Amino acid sequence: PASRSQTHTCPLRQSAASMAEEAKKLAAYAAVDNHVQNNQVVGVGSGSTIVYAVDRLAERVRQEKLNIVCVPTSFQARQLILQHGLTLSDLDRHPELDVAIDGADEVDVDLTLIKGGGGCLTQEKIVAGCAKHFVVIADYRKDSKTLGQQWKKGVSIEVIPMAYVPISRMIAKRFGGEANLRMAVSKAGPVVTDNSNFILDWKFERAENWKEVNTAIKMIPGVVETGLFVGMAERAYFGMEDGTVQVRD
Ligand code: ABF
Repeated sequence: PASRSQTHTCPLRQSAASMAEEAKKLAAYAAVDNHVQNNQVVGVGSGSTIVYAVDRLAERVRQEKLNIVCVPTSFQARQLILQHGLTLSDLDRHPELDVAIDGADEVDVDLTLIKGGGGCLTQEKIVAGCAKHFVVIADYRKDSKTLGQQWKKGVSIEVIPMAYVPISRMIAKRFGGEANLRMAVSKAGPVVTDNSNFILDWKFERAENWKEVNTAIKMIPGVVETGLFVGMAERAYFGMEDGTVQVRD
């Protein structure tokens, strides 16, 4: 995969957190500037990096008087679209999108992704699957040679609540590792998705053939979707620590 530097600025010495925020912003701005044009339908992802993309989208719509329609991937994305005064739509009215832009938890050299750390993987995958182009935005911490190097929480799997125990056992038995129910930060109960389902976090033991694993997990009754995005992303923008943007195709 090609990797090249696109822009260069010289950040002052910063804390790791502010450097990562700057990197997210660089990636998000580059993606919006390179992939969004007038009269397009744009899929809006979820997470913290996408916030910068929506900022830039709103800025461009205002400055360039663009006619853009946005399809959200989550409640958060819907709120962002509305708060920025952008035009909100859905897949009923716009079943085909020109581009979808979204964050990721980890991106490998083949552009295979782990997503779903934010719990929105199913709608994110649906929207990405309806887009002619799916572009990922991330900071340097998400870039990985093989999945599991950077993101230690495993693969998110959205499941029908009544089936979480058998699914968890089947995954551990068949693929190894453990698949644990994701609990709310308060520990008072499980995380419930926008689709009223639960999430299992599968901590896998080794790198796999992710296409096969994804298909096999999806075949288990009660699995709604996995956070493995295989062969979907066509480009990733990584904001780097040195203020550059690396592009991976
Ligand atoms: C969504 O938000 C998720 O699929 C992924 O888990 C997460 C990335 O969040 P962030 O941009 O905050 O790192 O894209």
